[in-house]
Amino acid sequence: MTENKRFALVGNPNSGKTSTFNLLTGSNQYVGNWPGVTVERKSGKYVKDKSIVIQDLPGIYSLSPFTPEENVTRDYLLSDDYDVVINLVDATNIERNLYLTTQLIEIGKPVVIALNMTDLLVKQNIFIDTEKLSYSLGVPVVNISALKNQGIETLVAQSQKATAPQVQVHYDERFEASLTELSNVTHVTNRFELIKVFENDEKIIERVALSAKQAEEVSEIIAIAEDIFLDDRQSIVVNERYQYLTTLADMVESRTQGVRLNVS
Ligand code: GDP
Ligand code: K
Ligand code: MG
Repeated sequence: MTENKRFALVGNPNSGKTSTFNLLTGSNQYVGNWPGVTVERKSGKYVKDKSIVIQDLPGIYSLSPFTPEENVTRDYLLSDDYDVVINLVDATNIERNLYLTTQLIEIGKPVVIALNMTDLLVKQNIFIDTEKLSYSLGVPVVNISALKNQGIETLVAQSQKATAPQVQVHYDERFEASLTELSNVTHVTNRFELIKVFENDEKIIERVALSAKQAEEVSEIIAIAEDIFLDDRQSIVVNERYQYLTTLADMVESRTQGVRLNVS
């Protein structure tokens, strides 16, 4: 196959995107600006295979756009300009980092998790069951250390054969019921868009072009959800994600005390 593959590097600030980007591209880097904003844009070609193009994206915590950086990354992720998301996750802080991951998976394009900073895990007495993590999220997880240049080739190999996520994050039944109803009245099937409609995200609502009647039905469904949850639409979604991530982290991560007892 000579087909080009385009990988997008996405993650929280300081998760190691630039370090990974530099390892992947070496000196094959092109620096510019994103259209309309003074946010630096860096892309490059993989040192070992020039048919692989890599895009470094501004670091973000969420796909709810507040800053120019978040807007750039989000617009890019909703475009067709890439094939696979490489999601840099700081292994020493998975609960926080995976908040973004849940949203990336909902977009529906192939996602590979690059579990970075794994060189720090032993020192910090953190154990992560990457197989369980991969199985739970339905996406490949590759242990890497950008600092020590470990796991990068495996990451590329996994990314080249990545397919769309195999499972969707399943939230509280009451929330899922609202999403199903929303989908029924709007015909929106993409999970990311559906949740954004629930949150009242202006850009996505414009993108899915609801009729006046659909918009009215959407408002009714969400009013009912807000009554049931005793919370506003945005907070409902944030809480659903955090609840899911607390359970997931409990399941895949164990942290032991720095002090070890002598067993004899
Ligand atoms: P970005 O903000 O996502 O682009 O992250 P950077 O690549 O700039 O990395 C942020 C900081 O983490 C820098 O000080 C890196 O040297 C450090 N860093 C990146 N990857 C690793 C890693 O695998 N292990 C360790 N220990 N530090 C890392
Ligand atoms: K940084
Ligand atoms: Mg960076």
